[in-house]
Amino acid sequence: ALSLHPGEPSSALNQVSLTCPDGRMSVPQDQSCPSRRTAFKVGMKLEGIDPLHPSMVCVLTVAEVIGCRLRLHIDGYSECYDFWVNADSPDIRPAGWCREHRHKLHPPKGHSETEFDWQDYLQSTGSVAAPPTLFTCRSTVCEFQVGMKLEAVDKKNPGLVCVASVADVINDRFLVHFDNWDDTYDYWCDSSSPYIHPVGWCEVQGRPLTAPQGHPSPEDFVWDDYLQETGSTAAPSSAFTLVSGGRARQTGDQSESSTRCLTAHSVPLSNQRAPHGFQVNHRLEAVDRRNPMLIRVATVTDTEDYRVKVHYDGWSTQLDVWMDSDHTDLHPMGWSQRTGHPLEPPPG
Ligand code: MLZ
Repeated sequence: ALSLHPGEPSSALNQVSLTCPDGRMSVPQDQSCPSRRTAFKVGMKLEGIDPLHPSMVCVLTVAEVIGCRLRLHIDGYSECYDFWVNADSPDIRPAGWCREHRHKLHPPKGHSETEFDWQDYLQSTGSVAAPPTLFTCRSTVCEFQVGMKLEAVDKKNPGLVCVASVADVINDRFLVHFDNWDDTYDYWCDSSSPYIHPVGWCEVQGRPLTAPQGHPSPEDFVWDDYLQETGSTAAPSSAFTLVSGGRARQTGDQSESSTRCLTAHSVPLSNQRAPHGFQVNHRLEAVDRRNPMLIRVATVTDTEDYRVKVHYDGWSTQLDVWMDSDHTDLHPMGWSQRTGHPLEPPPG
């Protein structure tokens, strides 16, 4: 059976979704169809998150524009680190954003962190900054604060739930960092992420919690002791958004002390958003994992609560990939055409 799109918009996505004008499936904002083509131009400079080091905001140059996708170059570094984003990505910001928000900016290689100045840099490189109006701005806030502790799934080792900290906050998204590990495991998420849980969640669930790297007795990790040793607080359970029936609500007792480990009754059973609306055989357009310049005709061949297995039509099933259902590289049918991006048809 060939199904083009779900009959009904996914209730899971109502909270953050837009419905495309033609009534196709409801998709999260970052997967939705932009109303106009992007005005980013090759050579424009900006600031943005390095996908390989999510803790770093770097100086970037637009290297290529296809439809509303951008290839971004990290100034001063090899082209092999170039990466693709959607033009409405929350990971990119206008030049000067870091200074304005007192955020550390990773300057181009060879430039001093303290002395980097955008005006001088634009002048000396004969380039222009991407106009701020081109960026999708979200000025929402979240309850998570830098330093707060939580339990989080290590997405690179999805079987592990580990001791983690909020390492950075930008608007409604925050950076999950695993205590005593390098930043390559870090990821940005929002309060409705199914990968994050309040302190005490593993204990309630009867699941093992992976202690920070180098912990003297990882088998006997105790949150209360650790919070005390590190002088930190647990992210309050109220910060974790529970999305159910398409309506977000807050979990837990709002008055819960954030300095205390949660007791069993106050740990939400789940902070997880309701499942996505993808079903096996749904057709979609997906960025090719191996060559992210390309968008291919694809089919959902399996689903989990928060992930879908994507098959690139006409290619070996060995190339199938599991992706988060809200991944910004998944698009509804018709997205490429609407945004002026080539779509790779199945070969043969
Ligand atoms: N086997 C891996 C696990 C790393 C887990 C990190 N979690 C944040 C290693 O030891 O490198």
